[in-house]
Amino acid sequence: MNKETIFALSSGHGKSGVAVIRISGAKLKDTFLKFINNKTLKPRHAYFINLKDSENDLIDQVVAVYFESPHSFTGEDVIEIHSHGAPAVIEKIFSYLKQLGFRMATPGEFSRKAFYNNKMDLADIDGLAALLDAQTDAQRKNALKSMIGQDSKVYENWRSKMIEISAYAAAMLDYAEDELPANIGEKTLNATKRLYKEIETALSRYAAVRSIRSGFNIALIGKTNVGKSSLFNRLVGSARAIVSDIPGTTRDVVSHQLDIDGYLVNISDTAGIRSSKNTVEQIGIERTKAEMENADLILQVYSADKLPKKILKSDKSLIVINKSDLSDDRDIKDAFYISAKTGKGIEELTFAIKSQIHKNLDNCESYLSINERTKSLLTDAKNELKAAINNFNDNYDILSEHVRMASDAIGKILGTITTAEVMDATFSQLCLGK
Ligand SMILES: Nc1nc2c(ncn2[C@@H]2O[C@H](COP(=O)(O)OP(=O)(O)OP(=O)(O)O)[C@@H](O)[C@H]2O)c(=O)[nH]1
Ligand SMILES: [Mg+2]
Repeated sequence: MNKETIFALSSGHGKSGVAVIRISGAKLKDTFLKFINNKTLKPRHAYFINLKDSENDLIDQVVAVYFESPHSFTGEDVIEIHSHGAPAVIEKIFSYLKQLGFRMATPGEFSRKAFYNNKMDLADIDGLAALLDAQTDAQRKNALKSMIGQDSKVYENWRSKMIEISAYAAAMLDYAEDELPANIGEKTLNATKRLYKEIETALSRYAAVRSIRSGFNIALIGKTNVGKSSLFNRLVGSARAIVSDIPGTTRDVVSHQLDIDGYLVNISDTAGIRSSKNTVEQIGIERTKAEMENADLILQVYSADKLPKKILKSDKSLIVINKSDLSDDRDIKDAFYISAKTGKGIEELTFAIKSQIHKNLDNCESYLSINERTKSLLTDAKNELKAAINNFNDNYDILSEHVRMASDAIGKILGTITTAEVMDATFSQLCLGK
């Protein structure tokens, strides 16, 4: 880790009342003493300062705080300058800091320092990145839990149990069978099975956690002209999608994000499905199929005046019969009879959609905040444990080796065991100043 002093704007870009500029380096005491004209330096104390450049010209009146190593975000000495948020002020402070021999940080560099100085592990940093992206309350809760180290505790606990099992199994090789305590093989195997089950459960919750993070995906699917776009506009509350009586109006996927009761929801209108020779429409239909795959909830939309003989429903779909103003039939059980034109039945449908979201996502923010990276490593760990269990047959050597590899996979989640690619992927999620 290089010892250069770095700085960056840690608050958002653009005009604002206050901007926070963060500086981190091995030794910043002298710099801060210069800022405060050699008054007594108290760490974590807010100083009101007339910040002057090397020509003694006033740059801005700021508030600055000194955090002494190791009690800072990065673990190094840190200075936070709270200046006025004007771009000209920030620019001026930056050029002054450059004159002092400091350099602009690269994205995620503060967190990288925090990692190297053992202030955060990679799971915490994943949490920080997710928190900075949080748009909804559920995202905030799930990310915060991970950032403050609660997920790391779970991983650490798994890892230490694995190391224990592996070491124990390896040690047993040194003893003759009749020297070992009774049932020792069974106990070791059971402990491995319990870990396998726990990781399997965590992985089975991935879809829910992904929905909290990237949004609960709802897709409107159906034949052309049934009124999908009309319903979409009703649900999102504005005329986002083009509506016309020409079949095949919607060609591309039209998406809109909503915050429903603290959950991020992506709702998509799609091209109507029919056999078409038109290349553009065909591509649209392919995209519709991809949306169906991706959806957590499908609204299967039909037109009341042209109902098919048979309706097949999947367990992730709701049946919606639109244009019910054109027909009095209400024969299909469990279907929502609506009219996108008059607004009839929309309230009941919205209520059912909300119930579905709550059914899928309530309390899921407390689950392990698994992302693509951690999912793949958890899957590796699960597979190693499975191999340990399946190939056991009183062979402690094999058990020890597979469980040790599982513990390595968990170690990679935390960054205890790490490769350059993992590190780069983790820190590149973060933007400047973090
Ligand atoms: N009577 C009646 N007409 C409707 C209703 N909903 C939509 N329509 C009409 O049906 C036609 C098709 O509506 P769209 O919303 O464009 O249908 P779509 O399913 O998106 O069609 P494609 O994009 O071509 O697949 C339009 O002329 C709408 O005005 C409804 O509830 N009742
Ligand atoms: Mg349409």
